[in-house]
Amino acid sequence: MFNLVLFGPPGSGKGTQSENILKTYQLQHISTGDLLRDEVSRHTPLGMEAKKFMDQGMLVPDEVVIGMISGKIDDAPDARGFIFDGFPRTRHQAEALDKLLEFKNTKINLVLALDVPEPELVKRLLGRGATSGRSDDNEEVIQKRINEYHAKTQPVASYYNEHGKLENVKGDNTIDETFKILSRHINKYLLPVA
Ligand code: B4P
Repeated sequence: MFNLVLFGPPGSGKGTQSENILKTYQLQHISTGDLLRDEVSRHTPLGMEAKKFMDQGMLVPDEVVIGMISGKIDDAPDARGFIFDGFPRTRHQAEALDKLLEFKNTKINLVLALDVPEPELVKRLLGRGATSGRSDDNEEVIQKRINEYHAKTQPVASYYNEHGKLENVKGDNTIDETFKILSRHINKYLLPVA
């Protein structure tokens, strides 16, 4: 089994690149952002709790997110591997994921971190906000998300670096060029299916 974490600030292209990687390597996708938005749209208690944080550009509490992940892994017992997209977002989540995977006799093999300059992130998120109906569609919330990223999420990169799993990838090329660079790293572990 091959497990990949796709890491990076809001708007760095994690969701966009995950789609390409899924198709090419036939991995299962676990996006905590998608899972949370699904809970919100179904007005579940978890979704109502998460919405309060997401609307303000803040991270949802760790317990809520970690609880969702275990079930998603169990839903795909024959998976070739997983892409964790937008998770972990705190050091506590990273440690919890390692414990969870160890319990399931597997581990994170590789962490690819997309590096994109801040003005480009803001531009992309405003562009996405114009059509997506997401709550992070204005500069105030976007700036809060970027601040949350620096305060809480960036330490996750150090955690994986300490474990020798982190590779930094320039993320402000075109979507196709970025995918080619990501593929070169993944190919060292897993061959493409498509
Ligand atoms: P997410 O859904 O994870 O999304 P994201 O970080 O905003 O964006 P992503 O990096 O996936 O960018 P995308 O491909 O869309 O998070 C949403 C919210 O959920 C968070 O704010 C948080 O509250 C909550 N949450 C999620 N996970 C959590 C966790 N683990 N713990 C706590 N809270 C959590 O790309 C953005 C735009 O750029 C798109 O329009 C795309 O078309 C464009 N783009 C992408 N690549 C490009 C390129 N190379 N060139 C030009 N444009 C590009």
